[in-house]
Amino acid sequence: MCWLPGLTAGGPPHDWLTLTGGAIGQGLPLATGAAVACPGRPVLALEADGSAMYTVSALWTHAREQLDITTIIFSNRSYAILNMELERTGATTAGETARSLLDLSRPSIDFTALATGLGVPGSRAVTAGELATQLQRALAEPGPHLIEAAIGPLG
Ligand SMILES: Cc1ncc(C[n+]2csc(CCOP(=O)(O)OP(=O)(O)O)c2C)c(N)n1
Ligand SMILES: [Mg+2]
Repeated sequence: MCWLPGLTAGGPPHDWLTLTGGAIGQGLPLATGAAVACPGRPVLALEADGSAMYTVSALWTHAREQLDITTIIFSNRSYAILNMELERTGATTAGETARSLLDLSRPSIDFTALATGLGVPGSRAVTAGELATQLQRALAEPGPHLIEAAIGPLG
């Protein structure tokens, strides 16, 4: 497995701020703090969809303070990692009720609409090419942006 800091090691100088414990939802407010602390430095916030819902109000702060933060939401419409944890319990077949607890698709969360509603320009990328184009555009403009990156299930 190749963790993200390994993948960006050859990029322009940057710092990584990551989860220090196990409580999810830190990413969006952490990005707020980073941008306020270092106004001259762009911040890229990488956050999963389920985790983003814990602290989505931080997007409003990104807009209110016009922070230079580009948020990418990894949108698999699932609490995906918990499916793995469920398997690790030794449950051989997960019942429909258990599986449905980890599903975030009914209704689907429209992060572009959420972002826009909170004052952050948003877009959705379905292919890697779209993500690259939208990311370039977002990084080129000051202020907050959000890209919902549609990704498949784990594994
Ligand atoms: C505050 C808090 N509540 C609940 C959990 C339990 N938990 C661990 S991972 C997870 C789901 C993560 O889903 P998502 O952020 O969408 O990531 P994915 O696995 O889909 O990439 C939850 C609810 C936790 N770690 N912290
Ligand atoms: Mg998810």
